[in-house]
Amino acid sequence: MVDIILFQPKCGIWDIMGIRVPIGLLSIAADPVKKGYETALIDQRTSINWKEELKKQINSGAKLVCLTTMVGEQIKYMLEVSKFIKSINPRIITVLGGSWAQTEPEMCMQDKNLDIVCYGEGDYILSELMEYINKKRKIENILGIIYRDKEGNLRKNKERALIKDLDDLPKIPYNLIDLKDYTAVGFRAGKQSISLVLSRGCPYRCTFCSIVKFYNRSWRGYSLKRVMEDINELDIKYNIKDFYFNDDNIAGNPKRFSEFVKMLVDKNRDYNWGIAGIRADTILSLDEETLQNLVKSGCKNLDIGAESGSQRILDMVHKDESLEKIREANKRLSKYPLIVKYTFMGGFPTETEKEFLETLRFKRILEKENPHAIGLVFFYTPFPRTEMFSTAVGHGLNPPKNLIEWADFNYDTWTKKQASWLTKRKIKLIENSVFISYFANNNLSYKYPNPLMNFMFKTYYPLAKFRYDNNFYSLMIEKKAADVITKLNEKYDLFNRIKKKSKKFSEIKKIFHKIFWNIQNLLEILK
Ligand code: B12
Ligand code: SF4
Repeated sequence: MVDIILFQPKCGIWDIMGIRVPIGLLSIAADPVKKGYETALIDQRTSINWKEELKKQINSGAKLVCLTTMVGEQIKYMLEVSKFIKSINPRIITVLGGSWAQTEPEMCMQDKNLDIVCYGEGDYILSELMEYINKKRKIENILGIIYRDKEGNLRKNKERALIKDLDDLPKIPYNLIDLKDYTAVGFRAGKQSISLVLSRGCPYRCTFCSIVKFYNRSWRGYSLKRVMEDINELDIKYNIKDFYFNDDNIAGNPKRFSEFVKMLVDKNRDYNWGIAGIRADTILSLDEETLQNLVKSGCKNLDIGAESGSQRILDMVHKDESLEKIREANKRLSKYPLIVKYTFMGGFPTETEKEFLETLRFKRILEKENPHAIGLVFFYTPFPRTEMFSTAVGHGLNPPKNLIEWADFNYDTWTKKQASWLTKRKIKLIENSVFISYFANNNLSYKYPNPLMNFMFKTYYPLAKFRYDNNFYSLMIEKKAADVITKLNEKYDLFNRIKKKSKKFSEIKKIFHKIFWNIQNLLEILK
């Protein structure tokens, strides 16, 4: 009989890229698992029979079901699941956490199927809730939660202080999931990979970023001893050698970062790894030895938030970086075989069309000055509790008002659904740049570990590159096709199913590759 069920709802369109381990839920499971509470994790993204599994576990007498959600589409899945849970057993306690619960905790309680919302770090919450259920603790004494009292009124307990030393946290209980179901990056085809976090938070103050408020501009890292133990466990016990570090700012302490890279070199294992968050100015502060060590230790890619090609915009969003420094860092990195993925945003309030075109120009400059550089473009998306949210509202954003509306607020489609400062022409321009940026650079294939997505990427790449090189954005019927595929995936879970049958699929893939290789050649000739 399990005491605690952890349930990871689908993320939506992001699941197509590859399904990453549910780090948030695994993190909060560590303490109760250590204390001996029986815990099970069900992942809607990997389990086709999730309903039966959930039913079985609930009926076996579980006390607590835990859900997590980010902003957007994932809220929709979370709402469906919380309803399903209560339809099985209306008395079971449901608790929600995650970045959207951290952002709008009171709003989350609009879902009547949720009993408790955790609005901060949740690492010790589940053990405390189990003590409450076992009548050993009062609910009033559990910090960082909102709940309904007996009369149905909302009660918000005081905030929970951030965990001082991350090393106090017990080890992540990977045994709750089958790590073979997950990927993070596709550095080596068919190789298992995993996403990890080695730190939490970031000391910077970008006005569009949710992290600033979540962690009050603090940065905390696990000790390197602990980090190396975790990596060792994943290597030896699970044979995982490809890692993607999902930290907001992995080099919040640059000295620690250099030491970490040196440790990986000394370890001398066949690792491939990448970084989701490092700043350009940090790259400039690292010594040459560290950059060489990155390559020696198997680092394959770095993601850097460049945000905009307009200095006015960079200053406005408090990026605290300059275009020159980003360019300088890029030139420095160009000497090394590291794929550098720069992320940009278009559509900030007050951004002119000329400024967005400067962004596209800057992206091309970076790609020209470093053959391993890629620029990805996204829509700026306004999230509550960020400093820029009120500016967005001041410039005409009509934000969603409730949980159901936020479930429909997605980073790729919000501009079409919500009134804002963006003109139709600008939306179209950004939209095309976003779509093409995802496919026009062959260096990006590591981002598509899912075999079907990887196949589609390689197939479409020649045309996308042709469009990008020639600024040819008319008749984008392939965007419509992508929408249809996304809808089909939502309905039939295509990408996940294909991943599970990937052997047969790779045969078909080979045939298609031949066809499209010829198309690519034809396009080259036409050019
Ligand atoms: C990895 C990641 C993803 C992965 C998720 C993979 C997965 N397995 O879940 C993918 C690529 C899918 C993704 C997609 C998106 N992401 Co994202 N993502 C992250 C990132 C970088 C790391 C998350 C993580 O692993 N954190 C480490 C763990 C330990 O922390 P945690 O998950 O927050 O969990 C803690 C607490 O939240 C809490 N908790 C979590 N769940 C639960 C459940 C219960 C019951 C309890 C009690 C507590 C609890 O306890 C945990 C431990 O303290 C965060 C940044 C960040 N630092 O959180 C952004 C972040 C969460 N993403 C964000 C955004 C905006 C997006 C996107 C919209 C894309 C975008 N960037 O524009 C999409 C949304 C997808 C969707 N709608 O479903 C924003 C969230 C904004 C918001 N207010 O919700 C963040 C905060 C980035 C940012 N800097 O603004 N993301
Ligand atoms: S540097 Fe990155 S993680 Fe830090 S506040 Fe800015 S956007 Fe957020």
